[in-house]
Amino acid sequence: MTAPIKIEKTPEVADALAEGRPVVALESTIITHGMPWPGNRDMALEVEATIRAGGAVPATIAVIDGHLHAGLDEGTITQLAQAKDVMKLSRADFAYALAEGRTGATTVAATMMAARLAGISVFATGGIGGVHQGASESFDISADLDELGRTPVIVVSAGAKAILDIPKTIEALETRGVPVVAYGQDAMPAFWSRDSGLRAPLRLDDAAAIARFETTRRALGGHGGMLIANPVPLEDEIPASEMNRHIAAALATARAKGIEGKAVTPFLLSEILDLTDGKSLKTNIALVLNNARLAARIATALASEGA
Ligand code: PSU
Ligand code: MN
Repeated sequence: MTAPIKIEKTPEVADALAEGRPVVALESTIITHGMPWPGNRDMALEVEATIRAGGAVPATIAVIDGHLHAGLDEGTITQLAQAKDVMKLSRADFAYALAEGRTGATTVAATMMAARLAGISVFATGGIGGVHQGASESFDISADLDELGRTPVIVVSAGAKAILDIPKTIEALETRGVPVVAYGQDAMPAFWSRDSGLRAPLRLDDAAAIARFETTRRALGGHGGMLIANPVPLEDEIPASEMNRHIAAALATARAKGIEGKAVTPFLLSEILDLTDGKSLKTNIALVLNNARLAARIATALASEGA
């Protein structure tokens, strides 16, 4: 007999789940590995406030000293945002951190696993991991993609980061049966930019339609996750033409320094932050807040269908 994993919920998360009110899960790798202190703490708290303002309850997911948390208080978020040696947890090492009493931040993959365990069906983040450029040599394909294929959680993102190979990422999602839905436009967004130059496979224009699509997918059976690609607001975007230069430079530096594995995404994000004089961080925060607003609306629409 194995005991189920105990989830430490904040009272507001526990109450909302018990009463069937809307809850939105949030990842913590974006805090520990995606942005520098203290902007990362401010972002995490502002995202939570945005979800509350949208009528839902935020549940930031992390492993603290081997305990799985759904919902963190302000003190814990502040500690996590400054902590060194926090593991970056994906499917492969999530259980390791729990078993070994470690502290770890959850990526998209691990946050989806935790959300499903907690009974949360909507999750807001910045961008998912995907097929890296040069993956035919490095084999670097994020576990986020397999998780989307198997775990029934709606992930609200600003698309895939343009540091990835976006066409191959879309192909890999299609193979895994993951619907990729652009919100309010035909184009697939590219994180810092509204238009990747590719057409998204699907498009929906409001939260109610997304909720309807989700309940239909459930009724059909065998559904995994769904990816919502929500374009960054116009006033915050950095056009793809400008970003592509910085991305090429960051990728070249990563190659020259031999950066590999889990370190690749955090390294590229921090290089791009320097190359854009901090502009990329402002855009990153704006798009996460924008995703939080949409996720709260989707969670509300699903809750009103009793789903
Ligand atoms: N998007 C961001 N910042 C991040 C990440 C995504 O804007 O820090 C994180 C997410 O947690 C995502 C992870 O799951 O990067 C992907 O890492 P990898 O490519 O190593 O799978
Ligand atoms: Mn990887």
